[in-house]
Amino acid sequence: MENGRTVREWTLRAEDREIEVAPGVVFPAWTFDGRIPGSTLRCTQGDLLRVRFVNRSEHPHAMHFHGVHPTDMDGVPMVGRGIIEPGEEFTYVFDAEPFGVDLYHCHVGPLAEHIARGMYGTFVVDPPAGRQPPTSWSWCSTATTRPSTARATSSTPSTASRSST
Ligand SMILES: [Cu+2]
Repeated sequence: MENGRTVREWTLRAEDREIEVAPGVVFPAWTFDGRIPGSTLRCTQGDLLRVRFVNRSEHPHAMHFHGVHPTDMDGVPMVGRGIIEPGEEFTYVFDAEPFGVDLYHCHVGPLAEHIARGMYGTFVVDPPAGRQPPTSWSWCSTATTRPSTARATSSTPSTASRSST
């Protein structure tokens, strides 16, 4: 807690890892923390988040969160800190909002290669009043879809960017 707010801090490491995807078949993956998908990051709307990203890979990477956050925390090349080179690190700091189930992924190009090699994970922001019981609609939703009430009840600061790629 800091100033009455819950603070959540994570450290994720980009790592090159050979993963056996079938007996005797090895895939040269690029991972968050050596696993695909990367660790699930879960928090509650209103939390202060500090995500320390350490690039231990031999390739440049970044962390890009879907959701609402300041532009300089968007993790895309040439915006804010942008690309995190091998051996470097950066801490993304932003508020958890709005609630929903989103992705995080590397946003360094070629984007398809970085994601296909394994650099993605799930980012869950729970509503402050707790989660509603699941409905058939929510069970069918995708990782980037959130209930329409989330948009209706949340505000978007003018300095924030809404990310969908
Ligand atoms: Cu990457």
